[in-house]
Amino acid sequence: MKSYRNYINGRWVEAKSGRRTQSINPANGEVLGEVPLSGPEDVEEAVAAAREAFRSWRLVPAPKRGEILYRAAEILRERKEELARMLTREMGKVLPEARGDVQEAIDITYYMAGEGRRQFGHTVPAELPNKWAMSVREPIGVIAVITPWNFPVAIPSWKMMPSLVLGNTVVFKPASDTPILAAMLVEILEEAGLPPGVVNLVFGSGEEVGEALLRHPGVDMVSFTGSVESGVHVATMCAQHGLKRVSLELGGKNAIIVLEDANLDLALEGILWSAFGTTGQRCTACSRVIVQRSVAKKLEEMIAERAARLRLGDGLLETTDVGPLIHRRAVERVHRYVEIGRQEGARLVLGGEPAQEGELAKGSFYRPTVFADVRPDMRIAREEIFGPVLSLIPVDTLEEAIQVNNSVQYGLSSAIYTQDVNRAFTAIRDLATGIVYVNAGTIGAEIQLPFGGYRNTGNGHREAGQAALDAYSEWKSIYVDYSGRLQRAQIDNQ
Ligand code: UN1
Repeated sequence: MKSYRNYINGRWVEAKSGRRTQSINPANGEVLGEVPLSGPEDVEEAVAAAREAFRSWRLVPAPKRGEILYRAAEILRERKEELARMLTREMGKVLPEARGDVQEAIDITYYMAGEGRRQFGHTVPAELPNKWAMSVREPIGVIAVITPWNFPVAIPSWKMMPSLVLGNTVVFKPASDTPILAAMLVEILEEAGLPPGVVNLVFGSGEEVGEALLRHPGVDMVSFTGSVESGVHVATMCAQHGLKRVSLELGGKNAIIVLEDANLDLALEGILWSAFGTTGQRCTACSRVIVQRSVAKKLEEMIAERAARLRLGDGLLETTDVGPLIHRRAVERVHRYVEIGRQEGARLVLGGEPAQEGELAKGSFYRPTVFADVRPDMRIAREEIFGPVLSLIPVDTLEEAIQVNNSVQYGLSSAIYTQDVNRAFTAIRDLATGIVYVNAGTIGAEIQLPFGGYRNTGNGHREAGQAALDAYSEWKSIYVDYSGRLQRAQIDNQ
């Protein structure tokens, strides 16, 4: 069994305590490797290394930083299949989706490599004669990157690649459930030529490693993806410990609206893909279908018929449509929500139980589950379940559909199926989510546009695209007065 180590200041090292834990395949319980269980003393070293490296990394010309990322993108591309296979084994998603996860990392890495020669600022006219006005981006410093297990390559890349090209250094604390992918990603950055200390990797729990990062005065910013509950804690700690910068990417309760004029066959494909792809474990997963009453019964039957035929299994098998949940605790959590849905009076159409027949008993499988006659005020219609559970909510009008969509605390992604351009544009304007799809499901955002959401889905920052540069840099506005005399802005130009 392979044993992985922390990566601090350019060296692969054990946790100081010598403690270790295992990474487990959620499809069958196979032990994939061993990783350190680090503590605050390891964080101390990693932050010190990142601080020291920041002194020189910020001065490396940005195009050079971009070239290292470009090499990393090339290596990611060469190792895509190897990464994807390990990703399926460690996280559970089916192989084509694991390839997509790696591809998303490749995309963002190439994109941010290009930022080495862009990072545009503004040059603007000054209001006084013989005066120059411009703005440039500067790095923030040491960034703690704390990531979830559901996109173990893509999400760390979304956070690290813009950080690095802007001249920041990183301490990376990956999810405890997907450590091996984190190690592989950092190995690639090392091979691409990243100098020691620029990225440091510390394995361990949120309670020990995450907490130490939130409190550490040497960390300037925390970038976190996870639950709203944890996000509130991260923001609170960051405020209390040096008013750190903080970027939060939290949950979703994403809906697909299906209007009566929609192409129902097309909507069906989008719904199945968005609700049961990645076993519902995406922030962007569709967990609500808001459907006009006149087509509700028909759509329900279509969904039930197709969802019942989805094949559960090991994501490495070509015959598998839906992989396992991340662990047994997730199965229990999903099942608790199903019980809540039943008690609330929703009608269970399909699933509603763990899947344990044959080989499935070795893993953490849950049947694709569909509830109908769901009311917008029910907990299953409001809370993030993060599993293969879909709620069908009937409504009368587009206005009501939009109101129901916008009524939850989350605002990440939404979708509408209609063939009426007027209704589509009304929805584009009024759906209060960071991402809106027309005639497509709620998942599958591309990296060249901002990714993030309204309300409690985040704290106003965005990942990916140009917007990511804003999260990981400070603006510096520069005025150069070459008039040779005192010129007073707002006063001497009247
Ligand atoms: C996530 O679930 O946190 O849009 C990220 C999508 C993917 C990213 C999902 N590109 O579904």
